[in-house]
Amino acid sequence: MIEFDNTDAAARAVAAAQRLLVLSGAGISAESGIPTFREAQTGLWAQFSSQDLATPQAFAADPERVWAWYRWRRTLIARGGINPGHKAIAALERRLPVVVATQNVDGLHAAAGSTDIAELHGNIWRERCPHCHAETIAPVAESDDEAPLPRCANCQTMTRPGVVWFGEMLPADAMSHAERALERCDCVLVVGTSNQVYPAAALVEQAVAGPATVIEINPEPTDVSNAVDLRIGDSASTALPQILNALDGLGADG
Ligand code: BV8
Ligand code: ZN
Repeated sequence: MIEFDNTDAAARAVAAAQRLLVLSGAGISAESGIPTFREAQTGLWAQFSSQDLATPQAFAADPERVWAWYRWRRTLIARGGINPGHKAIAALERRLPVVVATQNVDGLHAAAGSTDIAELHGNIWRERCPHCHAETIAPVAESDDEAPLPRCANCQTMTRPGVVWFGEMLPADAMSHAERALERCDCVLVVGTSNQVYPAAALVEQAVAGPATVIEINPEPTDVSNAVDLRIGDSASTALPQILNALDGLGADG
């Protein structure tokens, strides 16, 4: 792993690739003003308890508190919107097939134009009825915190956010989509994740152990930083557009 200006090397690896997998986490949305989870001081888990907000037990005990937290996060996402990092990933599809497997629930990769996305932890705009399992999609908008909590149109049970909480299985289709993409790709971009939450972190570990060229973009080192092929110690919204520019500079013969 070399830590210097790896932008050109990353661009050459993407130019040489047939299929790209992007494994993204909260860091890619940080510059949209959406807090990450595990960063000291600013991360959500520095202010709130994951056990009180992101478990099925927490929702059963106090759905109002859990919904208040998700409504607040929806408002931050609606206000923040996409940033140049999301846009650069979407723009890579002009060059090669790209699968984005994200731990983020904010829906911003799709909003930026990425078309092949595995949402490993679900989507904050989706709602699901715990009783009859009906699903609805809420409009992307700032939340009205005074509005009554959402209820299922079929059976009037209070719905829950369509995200994956601790102790819950990941959606099987999203996980198998990501695993298939990992088997097929020859280049992996790991962007803005601390690689602490399983099974998503296992995808990164498999990528590092496999034959694909793995590029990590994260201002802070992680547990896999020493094992990746290329590391760019910069923010996603700076590094990704730079890679795109460098790709343009490589010309047709890469
Ligand atoms: C499951 C809800 C099977 C959605 C979230 C003990 C050992 C090992 C595993 C476990 C264990 N105990 C329990 C487990 C399993 C557990 C787990 O992994 N726990 C860990 C924490 C120990 N996993 C589960 O429970 C999963 N399910 O295993 O099912 C099962 C089930 C039942 C019984 C048996 C087996 C479910 C996990 C779902 C978690 N859901 N939240 C929501 O509301 O959002 S977690 C939360 O963390 C988010 O979903 C988030 O997506 C996820 C991952 O975090 P990151 O994206 O990596 O974010 P983080 O803040 O950590 O890092 C940000 C990074 O960005 C940093 O590195 C930072 O430097 C960088 N950064 C900052 N700015 C920038 C930047 N990078 C680039 N540019 C920048 N500008
Ligand atoms: Zn229902």
